[in-house]
Amino acid sequence: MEVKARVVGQVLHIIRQFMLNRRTVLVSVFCVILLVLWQSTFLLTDIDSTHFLKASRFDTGAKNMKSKPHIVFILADDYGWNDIGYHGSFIQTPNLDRLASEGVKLENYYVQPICSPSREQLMTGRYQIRYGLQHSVITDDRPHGLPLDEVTLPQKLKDNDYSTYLVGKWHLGFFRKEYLPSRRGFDKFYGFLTGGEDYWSHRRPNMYSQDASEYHGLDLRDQDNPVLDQNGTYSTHLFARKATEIISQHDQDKPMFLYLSFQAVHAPLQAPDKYVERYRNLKNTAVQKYSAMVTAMDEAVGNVTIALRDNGLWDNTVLIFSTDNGARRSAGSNWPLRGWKNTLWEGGIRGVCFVTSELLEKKGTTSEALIHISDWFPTLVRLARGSTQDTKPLDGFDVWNSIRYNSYPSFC
Ligand SMILES: [Ca+2]
Repeated sequence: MEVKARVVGQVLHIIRQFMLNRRTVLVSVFCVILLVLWQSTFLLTDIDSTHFLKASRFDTGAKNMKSKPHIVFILADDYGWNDIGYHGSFIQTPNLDRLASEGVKLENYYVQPICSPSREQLMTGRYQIRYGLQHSVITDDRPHGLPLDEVTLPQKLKDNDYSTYLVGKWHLGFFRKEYLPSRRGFDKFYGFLTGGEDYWSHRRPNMYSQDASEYHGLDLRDQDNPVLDQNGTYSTHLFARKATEIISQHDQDKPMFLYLSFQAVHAPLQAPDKYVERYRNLKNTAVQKYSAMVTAMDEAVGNVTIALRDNGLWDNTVLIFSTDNGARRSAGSNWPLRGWKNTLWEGGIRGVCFVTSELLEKKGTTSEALIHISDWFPTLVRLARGSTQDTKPLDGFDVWNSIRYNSYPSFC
């Protein structure tokens, strides 16, 4: 009897252990199912992914739009934090102020401290350190450019039926034809390839000469061909005029991506007299001219938005205005931020930026969300209802919901 009781006891013990283990297994399976369901639900919500999840996993929001939005990206060059009216500047920028007041001002927005790296990140959504462009811009004498195996923003937008236009500065390489904008995704290109030049003659200064009046040669192109008949046309006016022509001639059955990359307000300090006249009260002639350049650019932006309205595109346009880096020391102001262009202080890398669009849910607001220039690639590809699955790993994030709803992720 004693043996029998011991055997029965052991059997009961085994059964109890089995039940306990099975309960553990069942509980674990149940938890895993709950986790999967929660994760799926989370990924499909409209909660913003700004700093935590890759943009390509999100596709909500944009599907609610009637058609793919036109995207107009206006990039100013070396434009300082304190050189816009709504940051307290004395410089007259009524058009930029009005557009910003109708949209969302991005007040915690960052760029790179110099030209080419910011532009590369805009074009690829990837940090410039990944392709050897960390420390400098692309200079005229180097056989260098944005690597050809990088997928560009206009290429992705073209894949999604967009007509793609670049007007203005490229600065991402030109030593072989394969590096020209017309080979990197732009249907049309009208502008210049290097970092800066004379605003009227469109000739590039000789960087090795002590004589500021010595030039390499003409740097103004229509597609791949030199433009010979615009000597004397101020580039801000020329590029605004080209942009409005493109807008008026655009096939409205297709979505448009217009990258208007102003030469303004990069050196040299040059502006037509009628703008300089407005700042005659200033003693510093460099600040006089710089201010005039800013006001000319402001007027040009106003004219481009008028063209968008006149041609019936405005209501379905997302307009982004951004600088590529902070003001240089010579004339602009980044106050109260420390530092200048070429520095990693806030004055070099915290940029003026706003988004204006009828598609925004919270217009007339200011956003403190942390946003970087590399974020535009996944954000705009998503707006175009494209996918970033076939790109190299991105550093940028889709920030459309942060901007559209002016909201932070609810879980941070
Ligand atoms: Ca720049």
